[in-house]
Amino acid sequence: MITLYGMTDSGNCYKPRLLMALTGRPFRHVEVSAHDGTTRSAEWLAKNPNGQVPLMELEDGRLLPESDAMLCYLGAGTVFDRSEPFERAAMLRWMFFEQNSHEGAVAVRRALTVYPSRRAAATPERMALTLASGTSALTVMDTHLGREPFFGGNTPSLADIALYPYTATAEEGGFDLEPLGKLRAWLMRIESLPGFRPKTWLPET
Ligand SMILES: N[C@@H](CCC(=O)N[C@@H](CS)C(=O)NCC(=O)O)C(=O)O
Repeated sequence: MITLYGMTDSGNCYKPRLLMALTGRPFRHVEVSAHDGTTRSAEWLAKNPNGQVPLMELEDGRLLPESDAMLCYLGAGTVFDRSEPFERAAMLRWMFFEQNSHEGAVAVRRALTVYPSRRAAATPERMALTLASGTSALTVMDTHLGREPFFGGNTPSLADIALYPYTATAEEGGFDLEPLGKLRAWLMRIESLPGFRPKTWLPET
């Protein structure tokens, strides 16, 4: 069985957990905090030199960091994957967008807001910058949803799983989703998928 090392409150860690819930794949969860120094210990750095969670361990011991890489592995051959070259690239485009334009603003502003250990880094300049760039990313998503119901065509793809967690908690970071009606409707479409589980859900051990 796959083991997922992660922090329950992290959206990055929620992504593979959500995909495994949606596809009915059993896994083991091991809680690892990104706040108590564990991810900077020599033991952890030997597993993931980038010093972060989530980290996935396959049955044969192979290790895979990076949440969106995990989605590619776990989603291969499922209804959330795309095999036609253009459709696959169009899905990956949104996964790159998530890492490049969305997560670094929407997730970071939330972390600066909700985690006491990050408060010192929450300078007015950084909060203003993440608010502007995060609002821009959320608006790009809302505009896209005027053309397509999901981020990989007419049915949910791995890109939707990548984008859902930090969009769903954007308001905790001070983002206003009220004007973004198409985005709010998309969040509800994801939440109504069969097998959907909220971020707080963990598999029984
Ligand atoms: N690009 C990585 C980002 C992972 C990441 O930012 N993890 C955070 C928790 S959400 C972390 O481990 N932070 C601790 C640190 O960077 O020291 C992914 O998508 O998996």
